Amino acid sequence: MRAAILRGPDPMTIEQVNLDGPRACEVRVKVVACGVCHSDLHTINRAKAGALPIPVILGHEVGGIVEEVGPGVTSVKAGDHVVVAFRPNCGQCFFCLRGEGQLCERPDYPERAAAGTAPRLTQEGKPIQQGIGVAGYSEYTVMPERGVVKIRQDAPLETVCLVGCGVTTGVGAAIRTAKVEAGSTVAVIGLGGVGLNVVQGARLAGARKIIAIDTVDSKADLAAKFGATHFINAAKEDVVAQAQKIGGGCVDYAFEAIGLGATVTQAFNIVRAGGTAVVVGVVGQDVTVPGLAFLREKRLIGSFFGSATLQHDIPLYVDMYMDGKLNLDDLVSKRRPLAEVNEAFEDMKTGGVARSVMML
Ligand code: CXF
Ligand code: ZN
Repeated sequence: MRAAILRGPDPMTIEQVNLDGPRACEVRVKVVACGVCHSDLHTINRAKAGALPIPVILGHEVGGIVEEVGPGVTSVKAGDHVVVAFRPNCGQCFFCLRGEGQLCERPDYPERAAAGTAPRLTQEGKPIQQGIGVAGYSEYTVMPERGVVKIRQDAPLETVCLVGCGVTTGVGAAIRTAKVEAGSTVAVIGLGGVGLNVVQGARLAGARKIIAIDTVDSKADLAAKFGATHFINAAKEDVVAQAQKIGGGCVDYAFEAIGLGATVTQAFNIVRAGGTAVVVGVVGQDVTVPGLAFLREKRLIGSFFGSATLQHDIPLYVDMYMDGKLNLDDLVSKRRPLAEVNEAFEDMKTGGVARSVMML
């Protein structure tokens, strides 16, 4: 099969790759579409720095069709339309049993381990890594059953693939992790694929004011399509002062959707006493916040994968798109063939697109 391979500093190359499986409790998925998420860019940077094994196939926001199931698989069958979840959960551990599957401590659960550790992806017998657990820039991928979620057949896979990461992460951060209440005032820092979904999650929850914050002016109109009521250009304005002014000193929630320590500090400083700052971005550094603010009962919390119960929330978000309640159409700026995967990453770096989707 064809796949885009990253071998280090050079651009990805389209090459032939062997895929083994599905083995026990695994599913082989024909990838129809795969969104281009910022986390893949982080992965590229880490691979270039020698911090990750290469060669690797990236892409983790997959909509596809089940091609074949391994022994023991019961939840999907050949021909089913699915969204892939980059982090499966075991359904049996302490966290899964209490409805916090996003914190599952055994993503490599026993049934999956039984399938063996031999690499699924190879080239002339040499292993190729499955980036962020999926390898979606590829004609097919093999995933554990619990990382493959059946959705309705009439949903366009070239759009609902985004539910595999950005939509679930962003909408879920607002409605599941933070449980934003109707009438709230919400600020969202960073209007990439995740941040725009936090904005529409806040809208769904009935927030009264939604303050969208980014350094690119063109994001103002885009954010408005997802429910933002105000926009702050962080390159030109004092973010904390402006957000507090718009919120009348009462911003209930501030979401950080970039992944920088400095913007986590901003989010924390924006919220009112008793308010909640939610870190959605992947922050690879220490964070500084004023300690005395805790006496004012300010809260700083994390959010992972939208606190999603995957088998429930992924089909739900797809249904909500089909019902017209979630806007996914304006998330997709461009669809490209796999051969243009490097161009799609260039678009993401310049910030000019919300999401590109690779069509396999
Ligand atoms: C990320 C979060 C950190 C681990 C890899 C995936 N989420 C979405 O891109
Ligand atoms: Zn992602």
